[in-house]
Amino acid sequence: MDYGFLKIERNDGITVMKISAPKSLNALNSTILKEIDDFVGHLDATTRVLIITGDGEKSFVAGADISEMAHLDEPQGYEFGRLGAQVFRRIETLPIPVIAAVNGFALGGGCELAMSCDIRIASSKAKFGQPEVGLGIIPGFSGTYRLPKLIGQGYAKEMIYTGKVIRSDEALRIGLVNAVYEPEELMDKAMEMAQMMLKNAPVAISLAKQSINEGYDLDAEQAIGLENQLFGKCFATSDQKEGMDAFLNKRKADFTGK
Ligand code: CO8
Repeated sequence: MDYGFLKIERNDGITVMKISAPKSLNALNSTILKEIDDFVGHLDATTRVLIITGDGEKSFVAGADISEMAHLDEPQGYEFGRLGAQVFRRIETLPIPVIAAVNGFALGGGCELAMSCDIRIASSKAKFGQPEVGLGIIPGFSGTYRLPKLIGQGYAKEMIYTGKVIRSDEALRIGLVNAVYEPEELMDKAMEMAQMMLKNAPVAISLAKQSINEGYDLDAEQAIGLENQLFGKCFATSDQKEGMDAFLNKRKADFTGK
């Protein structure tokens, strides 16, 4: 598939997917959502960390495309929401780490996209919000599910009911992002974090992600049981043998992802 709205850069195991729709501040229409779905659905093993960002200096993603949504009826609204939710779930469940480098506006569907990533880092100029109720809709790309999980119900409800837009320092304070950097540093910092991940065993990272993601929605007994099973699985990998042998022999591990 040719991507009209995605710019892809590949760099030694790290892939950067830049959403690029400059006329609408990278707002997500159904074509862009389908492109993202196709792209993340066809990532091959050469991508070990995915970084998602927005093209340009102003916006990560300024939401779902309001001009496309304006004329939808109920079944079409349902379908549009389902499409976005499905794409973001695909991102959330990728077997590799996904970092959102939030370079500007992350509003509505943009904030929801960032929340489907494992980790969010932001530029000092970024702005976050779920302004949907001001448009007569609710967050529809899983924001009502993920925002309370990330920052707690109280503040999530405040953000969603008021539609207020917060700056990145506030996003940092409430735990919506892990770190804030100057705009010109943001991509270097994202790459630096990705490089640190590349040094570790890929299957172990993938199993850790599965344990965190799936365990979060289970009760304690089930979550601990799941971790136990996945921990056991690590011992079926050659990377576990390699990692421990390297430690014991005081050398650097050479992981193969097997
Ligand atoms: N959709 C469509 N076009 C947009 C969007 C958007 N979300 N955001 C910006 N644009 C367009 C503007 O219309 C404008 O186009 P034009 O130049 O043709 O007039 C262009 O981008 C530049 O925008 P502005 O001139 O408004 O730029 P400003 O710097 O003045 O303002 C803002 C920037 C604050 C980001 C402003 O554009 C804004 O408020 N945008 C809308 C933000 C918003 O409300 N986002 C949430 C959308 S709803 C959503 O995401 C729901 C997700 C779940 C959907 C479930 C479906 C069922």
